[in-house]
Amino acid sequence: MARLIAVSNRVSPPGEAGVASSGGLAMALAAALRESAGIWFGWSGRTVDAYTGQLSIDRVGGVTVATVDLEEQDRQEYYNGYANKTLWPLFHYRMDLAAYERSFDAGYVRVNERFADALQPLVEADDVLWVQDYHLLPLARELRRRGITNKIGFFLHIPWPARRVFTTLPRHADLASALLDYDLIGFQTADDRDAFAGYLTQSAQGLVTSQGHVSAFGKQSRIGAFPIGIDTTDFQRAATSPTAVTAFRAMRRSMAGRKMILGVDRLDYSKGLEERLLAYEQLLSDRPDTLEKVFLLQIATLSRDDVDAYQDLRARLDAVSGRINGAFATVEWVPIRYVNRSYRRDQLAGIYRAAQVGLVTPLRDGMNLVAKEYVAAQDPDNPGVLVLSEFAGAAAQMTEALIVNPFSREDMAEAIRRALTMPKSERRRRWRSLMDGVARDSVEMWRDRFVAALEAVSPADIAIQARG
Ligand code: GDG
Repeated sequence: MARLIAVSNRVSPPGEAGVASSGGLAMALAAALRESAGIWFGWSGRTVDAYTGQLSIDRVGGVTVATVDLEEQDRQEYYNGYANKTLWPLFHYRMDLAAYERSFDAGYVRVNERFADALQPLVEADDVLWVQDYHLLPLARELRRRGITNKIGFFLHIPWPARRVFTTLPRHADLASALLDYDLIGFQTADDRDAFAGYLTQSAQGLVTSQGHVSAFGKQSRIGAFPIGIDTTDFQRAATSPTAVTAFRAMRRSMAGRKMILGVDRLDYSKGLEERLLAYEQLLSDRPDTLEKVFLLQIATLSRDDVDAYQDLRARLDAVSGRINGAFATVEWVPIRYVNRSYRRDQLAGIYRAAQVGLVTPLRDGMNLVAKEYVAAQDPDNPGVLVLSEFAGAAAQMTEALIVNPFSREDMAEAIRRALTMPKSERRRRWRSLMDGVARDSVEMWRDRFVAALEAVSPADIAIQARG
């Protein structure tokens, strides 16, 4: 295997990823790099007064980590701006929240140019580059402009939106065209891949073959679906570790015989948190027999707290959870435990295991690793039930979950009730099937499939097949 260079917005050294409140991307990359003697390149997360392009190189957990500092203006225009105020909402179908400002666009291009400048001297002839996520859609174009001819792959962790949504983005063709400078463009699901293909054929006069060869904007590339997984063995180990067992016991004690419904999410409008609280309220109103017998633990770790939409959401969630608790709580029971702090990964695994219901109901989600972690953490003899949104990428694989429409309170309330009362035999049967999938489609499998597909790409091949 050629040396791998992984590139992502932030670099989260593998040694620390296990206990940090890191997102799915950091966890997945940490696992992917553990077995490769590669380099992980990205932003240090720090800002300096004036950009220097100076690389900091460290060695962490067997991986060479190379980072570069940015300027405050970069953080505002590239990270908070184009990445998180334009692309993130748009790609999650929230056109109402997407801000289109030219300064964001310019900052985004500038940082991708800076990344390419800083990365170029690290690249050796046979290296294979693997770029992660929506912050870096145009990075390959910038690298190509600097003469890099290595194989470069891209993986999008979030959904690719429907054509009519994507085309609301000013200069959408420029962004899509830049993507075709990658040799392989990976998506979480077949739906996402097909949405991108649909854009190329219907809006860009492109050609797409059934083998995933694409040609548009005078370039050729390949597309594919590579659903991401978790480090299943490691997570199962975490779920039975001494820390997890302690967390599990403490949780069960505090449950006092009640059943726990659990949500674990970054506090983000794509995760459907408000809709989830309202569905739970509906359950309490419709089913008085659940009062004092169940509770919802919602862990909502703060994220992107300096973006307005996130502050607004936080205020709404504070209000809704407070209102529901005020309306239903008794002196001995609180229906919602709403928590903004984050937990260690092994503690989290113990909490997952203590929950009878795992509630994963995003309005849109590239994959959703919490769904997979919840399954991996269960006791095989007495597993909990996963309630999963049909709009999470994970739903395409995890068909034995109770699949719900998160836009329907009734639908969700009904699924929660069904999960709470599901017989053990059915729970075990569903869990077994889910667990087999989570074990099989692990993060190692994801990495190996992607890297093998990238290494197999032959430019001549692409040119011939895309024409035919
Ligand atoms: C993006 C895509 C895609 C959460 N709270 C704590 C904590 N977490 C961890 C979870 C899980 C991760 O964060 C969240 O991963 P998700 O996949 O659910 O979501 P995003 O962060 O939005 O990730 C997503 C993913 O990339 C990978 O491709 O699945 O669709 O949006 O691992 O466990 N971890 C710890 N403490 C917490 O309190 N330690």
